[in-house]
Amino acid sequence: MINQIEHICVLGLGYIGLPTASLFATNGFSVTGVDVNPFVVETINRGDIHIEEPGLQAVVQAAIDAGSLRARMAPVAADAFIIAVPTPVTPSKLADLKYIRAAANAIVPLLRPGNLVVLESTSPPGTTANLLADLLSESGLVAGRDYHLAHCPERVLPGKILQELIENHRIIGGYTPKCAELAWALYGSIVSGEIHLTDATTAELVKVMENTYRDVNIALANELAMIAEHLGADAWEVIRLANLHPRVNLHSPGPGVGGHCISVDPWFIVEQAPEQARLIKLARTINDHMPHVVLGKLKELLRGVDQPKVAVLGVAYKGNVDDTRESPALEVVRGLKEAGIDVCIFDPHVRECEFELCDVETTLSGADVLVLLTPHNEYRFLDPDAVAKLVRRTVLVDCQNFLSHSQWRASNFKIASLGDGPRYAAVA
Ligand code: SAJ
Repeated sequence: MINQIEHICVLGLGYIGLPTASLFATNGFSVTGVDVNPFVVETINRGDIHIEEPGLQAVVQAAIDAGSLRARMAPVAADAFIIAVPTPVTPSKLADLKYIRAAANAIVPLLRPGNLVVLESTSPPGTTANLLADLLSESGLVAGRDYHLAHCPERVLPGKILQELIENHRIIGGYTPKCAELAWALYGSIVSGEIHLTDATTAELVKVMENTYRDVNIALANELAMIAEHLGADAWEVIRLANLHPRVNLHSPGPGVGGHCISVDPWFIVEQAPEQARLIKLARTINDHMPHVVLGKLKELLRGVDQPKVAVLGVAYKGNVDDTRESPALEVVRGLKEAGIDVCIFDPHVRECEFELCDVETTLSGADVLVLLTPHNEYRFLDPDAVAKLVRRTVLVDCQNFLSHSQWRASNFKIASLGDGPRYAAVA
């Protein structure tokens, strides 16, 4: 088998595919990036980017200027293929692998002996060794014998993608040990973190368990918020004080878990092991319920208010990103609209979403409740005195415990957050 890799074809130019393609292209490889969206292809070929990610524009621009990265709509023959396509869940919470199937089918006529195929997309354990190997066998070539096949899950945090792609530990799961070694040789050229080799199915389970670990811990924090409200304690104080213990790391409550990773990946385990994954399923249910907890609070605060208006701060799934996929904030907005409540959204990062976005002044004007759903840094620069002059009622629901509550209280705001039960007995 030929093992020399010079030309890489990356399928999928999203949050993971584009940074990966441009890093390889600026590290001595010739890279063809493939995306089915013509807007994405045109934008990248101009040296521009279609997503928000610190530092990415400069790397893409450098790769395009050097001629080492080209985007196109269909794959070409290459020494290595990297699949970085989305793996969403269906409404019934089953893995939707149609993009992996499409990518594999597109590779089949191009696959040559000695090629390396790497699946980066987060997938249900077993996808590489079963589904992908099976689809690629249509080429007449056999995985591990004629070509190399591996799973190399991405593990990077949106907002810090480039740094984490280079510095994080990387797990590579081979169809055979030899497949893992070849993938190691390739990724070693862009990764400075340690690379750990294992089998493909274990690597898939590592990836989904990492996100499941976080999901379960966030569910615990959300449950703590409900418990604190019920018992009249302050969840945030509990978290701060409990985390002083050297072996405790309570996570933070919030309006729910968004993004295409943590709110999706645990379902891949539930689907594969429904009898065993009981805690994982319950955690998903608790986190998915959080937007309804927020809605309940807002409706309570608006009870009796004539023609209520809610000013929403943030619809991205987390702070300082433009991504609204699976955002719990959208679920809150949907619920408010369904209840006939007037909603205005101000989000300085999101360019478009299913709802109309407004400027800050339009959003705040005449609002009865201000609800902070996403902790974007810009909101810390809001002047509570100026906001108080625009709104109809000075009520703030800070779902992320993000703003300086003493400062907002000084401007006459009544403040609610998740997990802040009334404390201290009233002394007559
Ligand atoms: N969240 C909470 N409470 C917390 C922490 C987060 O409610 O204490 C919420 C956030 O508001 C957000 C969601 O969870 O809605 C997810 O945000 P995140 O920053 O925890 O994670 P992601 O989805 O942006 O990125 C995760 C990362 N996984 C882990 O930290 C284990 C990243 O390393 C993965 O590469 C990424 O998923 C992925 O692509 O799988």
